[in-house]
Amino acid sequence: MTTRPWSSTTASVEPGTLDQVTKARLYSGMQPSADSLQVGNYIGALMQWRDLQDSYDAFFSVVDLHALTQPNDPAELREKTRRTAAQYIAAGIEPSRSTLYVQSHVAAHPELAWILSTITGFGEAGRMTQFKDKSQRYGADVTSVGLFTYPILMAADILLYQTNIVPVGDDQKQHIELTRDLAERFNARYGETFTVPMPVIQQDTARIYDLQNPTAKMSKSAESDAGTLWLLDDPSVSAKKVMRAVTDSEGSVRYDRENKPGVSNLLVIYAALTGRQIPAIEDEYAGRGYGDFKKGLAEAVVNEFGPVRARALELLDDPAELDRVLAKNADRAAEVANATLNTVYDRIGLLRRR
Ligand code: ATP
Ligand code: LTN
Repeated sequence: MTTRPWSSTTASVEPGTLDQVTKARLYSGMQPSADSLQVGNYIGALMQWRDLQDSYDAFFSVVDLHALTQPNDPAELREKTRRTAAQYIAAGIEPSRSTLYVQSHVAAHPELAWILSTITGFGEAGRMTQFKDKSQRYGADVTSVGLFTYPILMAADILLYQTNIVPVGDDQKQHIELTRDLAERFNARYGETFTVPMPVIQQDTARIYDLQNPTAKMSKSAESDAGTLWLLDDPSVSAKKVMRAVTDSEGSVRYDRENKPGVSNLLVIYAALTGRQIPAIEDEYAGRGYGDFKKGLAEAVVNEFGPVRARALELLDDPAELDRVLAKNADRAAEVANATLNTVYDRIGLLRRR
């Protein structure tokens, strides 16, 4: 049976169900690994972040230290970091309501990562599928120790903020499991220190696929960009990519992930961008060809991303102001993170400098 993926979330936590007077904490982040984010990042992450930011005390980081696990040109990395932050804001993350900052601006992240690495098993880290995939693809000599310890830095990101929920795409589920295990292990050894976080994975949009290769995840670092829709592309370029998306020879607009991966992926994107249900879109295009359907989707893509792109470019026109916003938010993040790190240092027995 094909599962109807728009029906449920694996975990959802209403703020009211958590026994807290203040808002529950939410944490998420993305790597600045390209000049533009892609539609999978937008649908699988940013849209959820935007919807959740009012109900939670939300922290969103641009994880530049994680991006160092891939080769980078230094000037380009700086630029990509700003561009990623600008796209968060353009997509509706408000730096006055959420704490939006750059990971390397808060030194507590690599500091806690070191501590956590000392309670992580070598085998345990070696079982992370993302590491296994990447190291197999690139070979042991090119694979860095940083890529191996990547999930431990991610655990530090989350645990520093006493996070309750972590909204991510399903590819990150295993990393959140490791984070939970490390939090529980530390708490058991040294006393209650960390909140144990829950992943929140939106099932219907957990995975957006490449338009040219609809069984592979759309990603910022795909080999060819023909199947990737970029947030900052000129809308006419995105429209063309939609028109050229791979479909099938059946000619009917129908969700069937196994037999019609291309059309199913386009339906998921269409539904997410318009807030409509897939069956309603299927009905609208019943008896019409893929051309009409793709035109409708191209229009939805242009309508959604046109304003986001314009806003991001406007923000990037004033990098000094953007840097000021990021600095202010980093101060707030550091306050929370340093409080956790101090407790950790005390619990674990480090002699504190007086
Ligand atoms: P890279 O190719 O550099 O790994 P990526 O595009 O796969 O980048 P990440 O920076 O690893 O994206 O992920 C940022 C967020 O976007 C994560 O929450 C991730 O799960 C989500 N995400 C990334 N790609 C997709 C996708 N194709 N569908 C749904 N969610 C996605
Ligand atoms: N590994 C994640 C990015 C990431 C993250 C985090 C996500 C780093 N730290 C903390 C959520 C919470 C990725 O590649 N998508």
